[in-house]
Amino acid sequence: MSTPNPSLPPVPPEPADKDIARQQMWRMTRRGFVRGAVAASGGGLGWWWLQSRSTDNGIPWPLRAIHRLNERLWGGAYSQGRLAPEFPPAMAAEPKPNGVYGWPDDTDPATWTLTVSQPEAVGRVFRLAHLVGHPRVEMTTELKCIEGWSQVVTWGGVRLADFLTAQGLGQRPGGDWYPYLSLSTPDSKYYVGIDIASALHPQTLLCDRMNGEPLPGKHGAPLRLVITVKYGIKNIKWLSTIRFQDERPADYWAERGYDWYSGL
Ligand SMILES: Nc1nc2c(c(=O)[nH]1)N[C@H]1C(S)=C(S)[C@@H](COP(=O)(O)O)O[C@H]1N2
Ligand SMILES: [Mo]
Repeated sequence: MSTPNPSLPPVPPEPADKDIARQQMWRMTRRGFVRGAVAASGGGLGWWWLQSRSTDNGIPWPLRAIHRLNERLWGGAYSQGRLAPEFPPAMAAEPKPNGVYGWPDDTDPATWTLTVSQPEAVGRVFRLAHLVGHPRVEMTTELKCIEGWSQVVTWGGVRLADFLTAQGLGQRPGGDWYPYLSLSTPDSKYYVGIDIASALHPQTLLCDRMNGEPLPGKHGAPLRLVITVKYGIKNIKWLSTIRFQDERPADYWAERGYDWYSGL
């Protein structure tokens, strides 16, 4: 399981319990349903009808179908063009440390590595020092947890797009980008899948600073992803591998019933 630092108070994990996960999924799916604008057919009778449908993964199939439609509508192109709102830095505070899956014992910045791989190429190993020299970005944005809380945070780091472009990573020889990235912690206990449009978004950072200080351990030091077009679950802490691929990657919370895109 996770490896919490014993000197810190225990952090309640996201619902590992299947029932809670299912309840949350229900809530999310219902919201997706409304977004899908098919709610007009609702009312009590409509809801009864939905509840009585056969289920796919615990979700009645009509909702599942709308969920899929939402994923198609909002999953890709939508994420690239729009900037998340920025806030005055004075509003920033420490977010609730949430989720310790994949917290490694050794997070020494001097020895930390980020390995980036893609098909038909040898993986490349970077040290944090390789982030130096890329333009630094500081932004004050809202971290939104899918559990319902959010917090304005000032993040500092390097744009993932800048890093990848400068290093010549993520593109095929012809120049087009691989459609997906799989990101994980050193032990692969936490892993997320990201679509390329979201990865290249200007507010998607390889982040090493929080609220003007080095990123604290419980928040993912020495390196995490900050991705404003996604819910907190995609903002992977203790980031150590990035793999480009053609297939949609496995995703820790998607496997537990959340929307794979979890877009905002
Ligand atoms: N490696 C890892 N990254 C993770 C998690 C986790 O459990 N393990 N939890 C996620 C969730 S659900 C949220 S809301 C954010 C919370 O970030 P914070 O702990 O810095 O507030 O981290 C995300 N990144
Ligand atoms: Mo979260």
